Amino acid sequence: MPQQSDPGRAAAAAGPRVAAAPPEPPDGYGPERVREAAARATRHLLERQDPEGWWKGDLETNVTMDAEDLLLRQFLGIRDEATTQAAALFIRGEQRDDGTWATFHGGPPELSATIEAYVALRLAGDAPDAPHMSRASAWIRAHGGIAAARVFTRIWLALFGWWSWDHLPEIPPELVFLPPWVPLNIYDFGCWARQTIVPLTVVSALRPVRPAPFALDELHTDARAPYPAKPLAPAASWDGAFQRMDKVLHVYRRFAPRRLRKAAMDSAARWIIERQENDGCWGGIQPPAVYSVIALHLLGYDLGHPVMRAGLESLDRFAVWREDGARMIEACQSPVWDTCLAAIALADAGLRPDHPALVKAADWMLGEEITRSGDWAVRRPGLAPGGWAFEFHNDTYPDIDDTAEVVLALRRIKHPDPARVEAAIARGVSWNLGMQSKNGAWAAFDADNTSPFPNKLPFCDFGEVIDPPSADVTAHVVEMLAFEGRAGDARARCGIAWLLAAQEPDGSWFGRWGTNYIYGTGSVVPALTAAGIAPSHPAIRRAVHWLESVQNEDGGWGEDQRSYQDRSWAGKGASTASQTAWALMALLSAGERDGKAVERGIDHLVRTQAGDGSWFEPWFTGTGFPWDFSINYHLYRQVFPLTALGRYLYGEPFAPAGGA
Ligand code: R01
Repeated sequence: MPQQSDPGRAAAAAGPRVAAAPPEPPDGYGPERVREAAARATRHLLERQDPEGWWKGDLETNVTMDAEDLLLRQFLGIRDEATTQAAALFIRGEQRDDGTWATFHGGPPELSATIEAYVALRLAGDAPDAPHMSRASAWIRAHGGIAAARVFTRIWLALFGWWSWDHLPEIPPELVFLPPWVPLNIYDFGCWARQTIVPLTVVSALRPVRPAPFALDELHTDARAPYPAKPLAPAASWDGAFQRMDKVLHVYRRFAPRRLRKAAMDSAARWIIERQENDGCWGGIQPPAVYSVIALHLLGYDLGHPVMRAGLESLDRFAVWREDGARMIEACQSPVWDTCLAAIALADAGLRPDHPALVKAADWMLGEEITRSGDWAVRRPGLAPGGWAFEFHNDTYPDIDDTAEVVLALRRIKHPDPARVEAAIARGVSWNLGMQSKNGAWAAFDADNTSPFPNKLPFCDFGEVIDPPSADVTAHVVEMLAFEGRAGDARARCGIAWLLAAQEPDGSWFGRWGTNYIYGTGSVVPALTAAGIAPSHPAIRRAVHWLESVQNEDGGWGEDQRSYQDRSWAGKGASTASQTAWALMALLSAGERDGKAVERGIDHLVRTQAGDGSWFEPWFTGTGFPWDFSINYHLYRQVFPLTALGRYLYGEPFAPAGGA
C-alpha cells in the first residue's frame, strides 16, 4: 500500500482504514531494478490466479503421505497399478544416496519415513535386493528397525501383520464419552489430533489384520522384544504414570464391557460422519480423512456407501500429478491462506485496490466465510461464527490465523459492495476477539487448548497434539486489530503485552507455524509497530539487532528446521526468498528502510529472482509441527518477496494506531 498523506491518516484514525487511492507512480523513488523485480513478480502472481479468484501453490511435505495413501489402498483392496507406479516414481525421486528419506529438504535421515517409503516401494514391486532397496533396509536395521519407529508407522504395519497390535499403545474408544471438563477428553486435543485420534480409537479397538502381500523380515531387528520396548519411567513421574495407565488399558481391553465398546464405536462413527465436509473430506487434511475411511469401513460401511464413496473421492483430490508422471500427495490444500497472502502482496506492491484480480479474490474470499458453528464452540459456546479456514472445504475448523489475514486482505481491496465486505470483516473480527485464550494470546484453531496431558500419552509420540497460543498467530491478530483501528482495545493490549513478554533473550520470537525465529520475528515486529509501538522501543531494537546479526554474507536470511532442536541454529541456514522477505518486512516496519541490512536484503531478492518473476525455493520454510512435520508452501517464494519489495518501494501499509 502507498504511504498515505497526513489527511488520510487523520481520517482513517477515526475508524477502519478505507481502501486507498492508487499509489503514486514510484518514479524517482527506489532503484529502477527493484521496481522491475516487483513488476515481474506481480505479473507472475497474476498469471497464476485461478479464474474463480483464488491462488493455490502445491503444499509439499514428505513421503509418508504417499506411502500411507498406497497402504490405505492396499488395505481396502483398491490399489491400482497406475497409481502405484506414479506414487513410486515420486517416492524413488525423493530417496537420497544413502538409501534414506528425510522429512524436509536437506534434512537428516528419518527412520519412520524411510520405513514407510521402503514398504510403499515394495508394494510397487521393487525387489528387496535392488541396490536402492537394500541400502534403505540396511540403514533401517542399523537404526533400530520397526521397533524404533513412531506409533503411526507401527499402526500401518500392524494393519498387515508386520507388527503386533499388542506392541502398540492403547487408545480406547470409550475416550469419546469423556465430557469436555474431564482431562484427556477429545476436546483437550488440538483439532488435527482430535480428528485423527477418534477414528484411530476404532481401529485400535478392532485390531484388523489384512493379509500381507509379502514378508518384511528384512526390517525386523527385534520382532520378539517385550512391550513396551523401553524401561518404564519412575511410577511417581507423569511419564511413568501414563506408561502404567497404558499397561492397565491393555488389560482393560480384554474385560471392556462389549456393549459399552460397541456404544463408544457407534458414537465415534456418528462423530466422524457429522464432521464429513460436503466435498467428502474431513477437516481438509489428509491424515484424518485416511483414518476416518478405515474406521468407517471397519464398522461396516462398504466402499459403495455414499459416505465412503465421497471420502475416497476426496482422497484422490490430494494428488498432484507432475509433468514427469510422478504423483505427489499433499497433506492439505492452502487456497484461502495463499489467496489472502497473494492479495496482500499485490496490494502492497501497488496494484490498484479496485484491480479486477483483487476484486475477484475478494469475491472468492467472501464466499468462503464460514457461517456455522464448529468444534471451537465447545470452548466458546456463546460466540457467533464468522471465520475462515485454510482449505477449500473445512467448515468445522475455521482458524484464527486465516481469519486475521483474510481481514487484512479484504481491507486492502476496493470492492463494489463495501457493505458486504464490512459485514464480513466485522464478523471475522468479532470471532477472532472471542477466540482469544485466557492468557491474552491466540492459538490457531481453539481457545485455551493447553492441557499438558495429551502430550504424555505413549500413543502421542509424534508432532504436536495440543494447540496453545503462539507468537506468530497472536501477531497476525494484533496486526489485524491495529489495521481495524482497534489497537487500543483492552484485548489487543493483552495480546501486545503477551508478545512483549514472549520475546526471546536474543531479541527474536519463536515461529510455531513457520520456520522458525525468522518467521516469528518477521510476524511480530510488523504487528507491534502497526499497533503503535515505536521503532525506538527496546523490544524492536533488540529484534532489529538480532536480524542484523543473523543476516547471511549473500545479503539474505535463512533458517532450517534444526533450530527447533538446537537453539544455536536459530536464524542460521542457506538464504531463502521467503525468509529473506520476512526479515525485510520486520526491518522495514522498524524504520530501517535506509539501513545497510535492508539494502543488502533487497539486493539479494532482486539478484536471485528468476527470469519468470519467481524465486527458487526447495527449502521448507513452513511448519506443521516443529521438527516432526515441515511444509514447503510453493507460493511462499512468490508472495512474501513481493510483499517485501512492495513495502520497500511504497512504504508500510497504513494502520491507524488505536493508542496502544
Ligand atoms: C497432519 C497433517 O497433515 C496436517 C496438515 C495441515 C495442518 C495446520 C494449521 C493450518 C493453519 C494449516 C494446516 N495455519 C495455522 C497455518 C498457517 C501457516 C496440520 C497438520 C499430520 C499428522 C497428523 C495445518 Br496426526 C495430523 C495432521
